[in-house]
Amino acid sequence: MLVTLVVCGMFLGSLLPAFGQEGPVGILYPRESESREVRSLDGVWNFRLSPVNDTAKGFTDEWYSQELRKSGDVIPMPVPASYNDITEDPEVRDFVGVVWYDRNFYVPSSWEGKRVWLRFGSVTYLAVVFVNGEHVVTHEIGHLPFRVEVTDRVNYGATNLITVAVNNTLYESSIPQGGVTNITTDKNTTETFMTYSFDFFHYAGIDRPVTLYTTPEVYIDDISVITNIESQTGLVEYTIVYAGDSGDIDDLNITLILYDRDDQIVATSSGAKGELRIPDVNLWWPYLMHPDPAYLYTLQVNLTLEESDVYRLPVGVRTVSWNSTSLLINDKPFYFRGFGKHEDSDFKGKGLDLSIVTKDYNLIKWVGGNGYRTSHYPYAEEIMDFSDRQGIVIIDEVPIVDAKDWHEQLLENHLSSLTQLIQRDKNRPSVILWSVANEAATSSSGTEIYFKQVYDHVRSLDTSRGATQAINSDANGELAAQYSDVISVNTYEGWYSHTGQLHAITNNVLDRIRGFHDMHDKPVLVTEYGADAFSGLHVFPETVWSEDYQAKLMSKYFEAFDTVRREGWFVGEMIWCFADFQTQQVYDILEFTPIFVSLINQEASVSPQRLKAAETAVRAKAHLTQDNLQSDVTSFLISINRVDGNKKGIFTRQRQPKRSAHVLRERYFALAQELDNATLPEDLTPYVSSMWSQTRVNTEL
Ligand code: GCB
Repeated sequence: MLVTLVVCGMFLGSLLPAFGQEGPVGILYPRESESREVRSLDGVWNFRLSPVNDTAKGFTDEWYSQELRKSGDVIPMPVPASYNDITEDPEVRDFVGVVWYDRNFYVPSSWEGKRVWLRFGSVTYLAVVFVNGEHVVTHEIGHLPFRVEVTDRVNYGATNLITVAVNNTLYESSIPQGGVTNITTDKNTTETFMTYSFDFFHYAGIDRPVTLYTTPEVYIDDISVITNIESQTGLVEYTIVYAGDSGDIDDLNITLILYDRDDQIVATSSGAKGELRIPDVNLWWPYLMHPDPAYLYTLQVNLTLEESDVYRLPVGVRTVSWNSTSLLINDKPFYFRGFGKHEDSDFKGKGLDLSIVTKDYNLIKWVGGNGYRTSHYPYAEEIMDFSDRQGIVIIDEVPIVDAKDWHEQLLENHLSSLTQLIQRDKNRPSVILWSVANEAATSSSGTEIYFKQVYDHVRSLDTSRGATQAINSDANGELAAQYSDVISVNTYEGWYSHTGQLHAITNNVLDRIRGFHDMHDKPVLVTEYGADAFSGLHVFPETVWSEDYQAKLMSKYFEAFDTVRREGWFVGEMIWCFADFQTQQVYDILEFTPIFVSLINQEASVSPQRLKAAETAVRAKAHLTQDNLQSDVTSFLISINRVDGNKKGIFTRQRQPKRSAHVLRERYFALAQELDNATLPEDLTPYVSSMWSQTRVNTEL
């Protein structure tokens, strides 16, 4: 019975909840304490693909009932990592369907009598987990954590087996949407390949840490904090949720102690709900907005019964607010000097790699950036910790990219992703806005009904932060910006529109961003703009793909940004992209399909920018007939769009700076000095001559 359900579930996301998909509650990050032990299951696991075109085989043959190596060959696979780029085999990279992982682990006998939990930071896209041959949990949607109690499933003082089946297949209601299509190979066999309209490579696997941890019988299941400021006093409103069976609940005690950075007690309280008051509070400030940014307190929660449970949560005290012109942190206008980003690196794909993460935060600070959007999915909790600790402000996005074709199942998954994200990140001071989507088809019919429900859902879960979504169209005819608190706009003047026309950027950008403010009377920021640059390619006068073109294009946008800054309602700029990243080879195959269909049908349900790109492509291939239009233009677009990935990074994929990184650095520090009185780094403008350096510092910055 189980196997039948699991196999169905691997293909039909809608059946998943029927067999125990874990809900979003109680997803506190596993932390050691005097009452909790944490063990990592990261390392080298065993790995195998299902046979091509028989992706259910592992279930029907019950591969999970014994070690994988006993039912066939296995190869080593690191965890955490995406599996795609680890081998030399294109079949592994491009595989569609179920792959299998397993490993042995040991549970000490000293854990007997405690609750034992298994937690995954994320598995992309769908995970079915077995412990000692028994199904324990299924979770759909990558980039989000899930956990399951395994107290009664593990052997104490003995070895255990964990097996994970991972299905990467995207479908019309998955988050993000995608699909599969068939190709006939040279051997006359039929194989499937995946199609999706977003450009980043759909990496898959066990891509974040796997942990085993203990709690006492009655345990702290969840903590929520909302912070506020009253004059010099910081307020921390808290709610503690505990769980576990206990007949003696009357004897249960909850006490809270708040420590400052020097481990001094600054406030105490008791009870499951209440408020802590911090006199002379140290506020959490973004990087460069204050000489001592990112101040974190530690909230220690003690639950006492027969056995105690202790959990420590970092807490930053700050407020977020907005009005029709500004976004404010601690009542001070905040301006994003930011990036769009990806979790992406050589070999590991989207697998968590703390060296890359540390390097990225060093580079963000070197550039003078103060924030980014987690485009286009939630980033690892370990990454979010860096933001909390270093004052890097986050727009936190769910994995909804290029969504279209509104339907019930999509909405259900979309709302679930928001519930899970907000549950995970609700206590993070660095998160100030929830992003509900990137470049959804928000000019199409049905948008209003769909997105009203999405925004209502976010506000039912959290009103202490704003909500937004990245929009890729002009304001005219766009139907979702009305629900955002702050409007986020993507624009590619000089790249997808007016390609190569450096002299026709600034005014077009101004038109687009002013359009949104004029129509909605809300603050606006640009969440994407940029141009691909092939590192090392220099062309003068500038042409597309050169580092010089990318740098010059940016400066045309800066002029537009400064104009709207002076108008008083523009709240930030985020370059696309922080670093080059890997893309699929068949970019836009789905995205452009509806465009061509609507072009042919003369519908205007796609964004004007994309329509323009499509028109250009169609014109360039004017000899095409209606019948072959779609496939030929698709391959035409493939050949012009990407060269081994998206190259709009100001850093290469290996995190080396392009010319644009230096240009952006000058701008971001100049803004930091102008807006926040930040000190400029000594090496910002290298010495040229005494008069010249003096002039630049005094006048231009
Ligand atoms: C966009 C998307 C982003 C792409 C970017 C591009 O509008 O939001 O995911 O990578 O354009 O470079 O085409």
